[in-house]
Amino acid sequence: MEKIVMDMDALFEGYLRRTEVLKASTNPLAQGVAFIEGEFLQLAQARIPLLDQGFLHSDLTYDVPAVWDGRYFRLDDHLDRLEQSCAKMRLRNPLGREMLRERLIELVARSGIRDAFVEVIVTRGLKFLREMPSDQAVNHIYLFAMPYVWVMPPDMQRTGGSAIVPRTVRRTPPGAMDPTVKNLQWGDFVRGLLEAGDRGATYPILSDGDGNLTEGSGFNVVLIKDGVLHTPKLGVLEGVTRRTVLEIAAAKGWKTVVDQVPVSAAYDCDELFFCTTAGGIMPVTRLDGQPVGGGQVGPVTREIWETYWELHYDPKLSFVINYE
Ligand code: PDG
Repeated sequence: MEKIVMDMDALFEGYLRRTEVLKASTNPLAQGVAFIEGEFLQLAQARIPLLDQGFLHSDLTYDVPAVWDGRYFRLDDHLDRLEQSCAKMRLRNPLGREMLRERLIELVARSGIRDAFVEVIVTRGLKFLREMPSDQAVNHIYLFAMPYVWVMPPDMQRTGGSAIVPRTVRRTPPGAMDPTVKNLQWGDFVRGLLEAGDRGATYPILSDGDGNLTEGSGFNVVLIKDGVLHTPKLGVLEGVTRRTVLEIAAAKGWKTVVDQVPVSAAYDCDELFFCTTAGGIMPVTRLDGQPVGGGQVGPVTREIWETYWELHYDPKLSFVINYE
């Protein structure tokens, strides 16, 4: 792989240029595309049946891969996780893996979107489990792609976001909803987001109710103390971005610890960041109204940030979409 230097200015400049091209596109799918019941259509026109159990009981799983600069990043890792999530929920991807993979590429190719947020949702289908055993259910699948979603906007990434540890809500415990199954039971995160807003911050990091950190509203949490990266082991989605971070750290010879992380460690760390497919590496420089470390985006976070985006051009982790 050719060595490229990817600082924030270079990355965001390229992205903004591509965004301008997209805005000027006359392709009716350029602002978003969905694939429902075998048809491609504009995302704004896409509808789900009211009786879908995914909607009525959140009886579903989903995954979110992304496309950056015309390349899918770690698509097969997302498909692996989706398969595992489906197995745990006794759902089946009705397209089968190969067909799903092809449709996900076609979806983005048809839209022309170079930087895309892509979502796959597999639901139980129209019949409630009470009415039909899971092995007879006709599961549904919904796909869509839209312009890249930033859980933390680019400008905020330059200086870092603000977070709280909510006092009024904890993460749903793993014995209730297995967080390794990517799911849309967002009641705890929504309450956390509301409290964050009330307390003048943007992001909630939920505890497990027993004094340990878990994750936040759509992201894993990593903190750095004395050069060591710490991230919670339990009560979290095993994020693909987090995995990339751990691989980057290993390649650089930095120590990583995936274990219980006490909430108190977040108030006593040098650097803190969130990570997700929808926004990458997101520095956090204020926690509960106080500066994190020196209150600036730290050097370890910055290096991981740059390497993370460089890896999007690595053929071992990404491939080019043919938009013809
Ligand atoms: N934890 C939770 C609860 C998540 O929803 C996500 C990703 C992650 C961790 C990070 O996982 P990964 O690195 O594999 O992306 N969630 C965002 C959802 C964004 C949203 O707001 O819907 C994503 O899938 O990109």
